[in-house]
Amino acid sequence: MTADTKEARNQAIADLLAEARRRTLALVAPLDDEQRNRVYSPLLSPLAWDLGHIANFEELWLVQTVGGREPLHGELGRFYDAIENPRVTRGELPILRDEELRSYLEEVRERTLEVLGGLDLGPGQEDPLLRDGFVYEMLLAHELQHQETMLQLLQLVDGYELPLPIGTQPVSAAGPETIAVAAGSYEVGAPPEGFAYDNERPRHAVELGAFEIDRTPVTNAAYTEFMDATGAEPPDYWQRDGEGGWIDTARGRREPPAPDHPVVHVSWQQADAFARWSGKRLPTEFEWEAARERLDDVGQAWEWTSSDFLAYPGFEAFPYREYSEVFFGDEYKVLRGASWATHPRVARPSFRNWDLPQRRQIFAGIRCARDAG
Ligand code: AVJ
Ligand code: FE
Repeated sequence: MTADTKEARNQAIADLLAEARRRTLALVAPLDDEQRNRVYSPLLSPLAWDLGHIANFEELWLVQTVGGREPLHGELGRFYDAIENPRVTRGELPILRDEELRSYLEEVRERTLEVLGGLDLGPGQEDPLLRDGFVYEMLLAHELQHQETMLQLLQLVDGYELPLPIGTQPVSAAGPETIAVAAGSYEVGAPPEGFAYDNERPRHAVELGAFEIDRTPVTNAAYTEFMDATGAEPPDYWQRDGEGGWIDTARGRREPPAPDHPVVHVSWQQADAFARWSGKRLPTEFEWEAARERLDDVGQAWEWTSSDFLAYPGFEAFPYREYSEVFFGDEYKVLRGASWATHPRVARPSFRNWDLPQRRQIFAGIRCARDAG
C-alpha cells in the first residue's frame, strides 16, 4: 500500500465521521439544553445520554483500545454503558451535560483523528479490528444507529421540526398482492468481506418451504379495520378523536393516521395478531431475507419477523460480546428492513435489528406471509 492510498483511505474515513457528526448535531440543534436533558419516556434515553454515549463509544474503541490512550474523564464511561444502565435510569446518572458534553464530543473527535492519522487500515492488516477499517465502520454505524434512537425521542418533542425528510410515504398501490418464493436452499447473512456486525455472520444456507409474502406492508387503514373487527389495541401514540376515529400524536402532530401509509409503532404481539386475523402469519427472518430483492416499500418501517434473535451456526462474537451475544435467546424478536429514520448506510439486506416483543417505541410495522399451496 502506498502512502498516498493509505492517506486517501484515512481521509475518506475522516470525512464520513465528520458527515455523521454533522447529522447528529443537526438533529439536536433545534433543542435547548433543558430539552436535551429531559426524560420524555422510560423507554427512551435523554438525548444528552445518547450524545455522551456516542462520544464515549468512540473514545473507548478508537482512543483507548486502538490509540492506547487514557480516557478524558476517568471512570465516566461506566455511566454510558448501555447494559449496566437501563434506559429508565439514565436521566438520573451523573453524565456530562450542556457545555461539558459539547467539549467532550469535540475533544474525543480530535483525539480520534490524531489516532487515525497514524494507522494503516488496509486489507492486509493483521489486526481484524483495523483490517479494512472495521473499527471505524463500526463507530460510524454506531453513531448512525443512535441517530435513529434519538429520532424516536425527538418526534415526541413539542414543536420539533425535523431537519430531514420526515415520515412514511403511501405504500405502493399497483401490482400483484403477493410475491411467491419457491422452496429451496437460500444463502443468508453477510459475506466475509465488507463491514457487517458479528450477528450477521457467518453467511450460510437455509432450507425454506414454498411461501408467499405480501408485496407491501400493512397500512394504517388495514390496521384500523383489524382494530374495529377485533377490539385490538391501537399503535402507540394513537388517541381517540372523540368521534369514533383516531388521531396520531407522534411527530408533533395531531392528525388522523394517513390511511395509505404503513402502520408503525406496533408491538410484535399486535403484528402477530394482525397477521393471524388476516389468515396469514409473520415471515421468518430468512424468508424476509430471501424475498428482500423483490419486496416493495422496504425502508419505511422496520418489519417484525417471527424469528427469535439467535446466533447463526458458527457465530463468533466480534469485537465485543455485548453488541449481540448477550441478547441471543428467545426473549428478543428480530426485525428486518429499515425505517424512514434509518441511515441508508445501516440498512444492509443482512442487517438484523431486535427488540423485546412488547416494545412499540421503534418505527416498526408489519408485513405478512403464508405457506404456499
Ligand atoms: C441493534 C438497535 C438493537 O440500540 O440496542 C446501539 C444498536 N448497539 N449501541 C440497540 C446498538 C449498541 C442496538 N439495536
Ligand atoms: Fe450504543
